[in-house]
Amino acid sequence: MPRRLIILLAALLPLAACHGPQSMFNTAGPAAQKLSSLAIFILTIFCVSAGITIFLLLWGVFRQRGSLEEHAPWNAGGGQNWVLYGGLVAPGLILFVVFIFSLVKTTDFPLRDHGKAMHPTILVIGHQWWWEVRYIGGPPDRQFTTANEIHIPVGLPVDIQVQSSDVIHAFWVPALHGKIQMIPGLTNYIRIVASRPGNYQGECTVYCGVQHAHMRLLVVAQPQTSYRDWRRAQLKDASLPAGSAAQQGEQVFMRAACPLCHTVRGLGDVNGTVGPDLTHLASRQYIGANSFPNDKADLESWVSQAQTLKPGCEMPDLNAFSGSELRDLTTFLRELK
Ligand code: HEC
Ligand SMILES: [Cu+2]
Repeated sequence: MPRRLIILLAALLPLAACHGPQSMFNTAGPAAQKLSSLAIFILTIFCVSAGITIFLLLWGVFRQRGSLEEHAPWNAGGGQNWVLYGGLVAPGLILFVVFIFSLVKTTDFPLRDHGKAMHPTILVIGHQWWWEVRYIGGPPDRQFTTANEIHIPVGLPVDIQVQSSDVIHAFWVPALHGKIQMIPGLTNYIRIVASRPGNYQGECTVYCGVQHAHMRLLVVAQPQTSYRDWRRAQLKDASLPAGSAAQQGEQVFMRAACPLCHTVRGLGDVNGTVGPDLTHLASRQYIGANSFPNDKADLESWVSQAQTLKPGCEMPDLNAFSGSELRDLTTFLRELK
């Protein structure tokens, strides 16, 4: 292949990233749709003006006659007009248009009144390096806490409030909305709507410490009936372990330091808040803030050596388990549906 072609193809390679699961051009809701059209608009304007500028530059270079010493004075033959229109008026106009367009596209879409339709209010709290998720709409007995996986009903607006418990994080699910900062001591608000069902990945987008890259998030947009079923299941306490392995596992869980940091609703005295709520752990798709699949093998390595999977995270290595203790513990955790 000729070298130039290879270089050209290599330069186009980053474009391949434009269609991954976390692409802002792969939108699933009105807010993200607006941002994506804004980005395309600005990109187009940029390419056109860069093209014109480069063309004029090359034109000037090749058109130049005679030696540099005999260069005409800068304002000969209408030179000052180029400066005035090309250097001031044109960029000013372009920036003004971009400014107006950005205002239109980034102001929140009107907070329409959706009548009596129940729409969820969710408080998301950033921790190093996971997400606490509290469903805070409605009376206290209709509220619950979960982690790392946010379920929302399709077609209904969802109010999200974000806070941080330690450092600055940022909440971004590119398919659904723009970035929003999570700042200690401050609550920020965003309203999102998912227009079609799906799993949408998100990410903390402000560097927040060693495990920043493993601070990932999943939004599951579901049809309203399955959302209601999910919600009903989450409101329940954990199901008590059935079978002797799971019961043994519960003993291991209580004996080890787990209850100091984790909550399992319905299990006596298990209400730590240092780590994610585990009441319905088994209903989630991933562990470690959406970094590892929630399967038997990963769960076993996580609970005994979290520091190998996610070095520096706030969950200590608890590798003092015997083989059968570890298996029982995992069985117990996998029954927390
Ligand atoms: C010192 C506090 C602490 C102790 C003790 C602790 N954990 Fe954790 N645990 C955490 C933190 C913090 C996280 C979140 C880590 C992350 O993703 O960055 C976590 C995450 C987890 C997760 C993944 C949850 C998710 O949704 O991602 C599981 C499962 C878990 N812990 C189980 C256990 C078990 C079982 C024990 C006892 C054997 C235990 N933990 C002991 C703090 C603790
Ligand atoms: Cu973060």
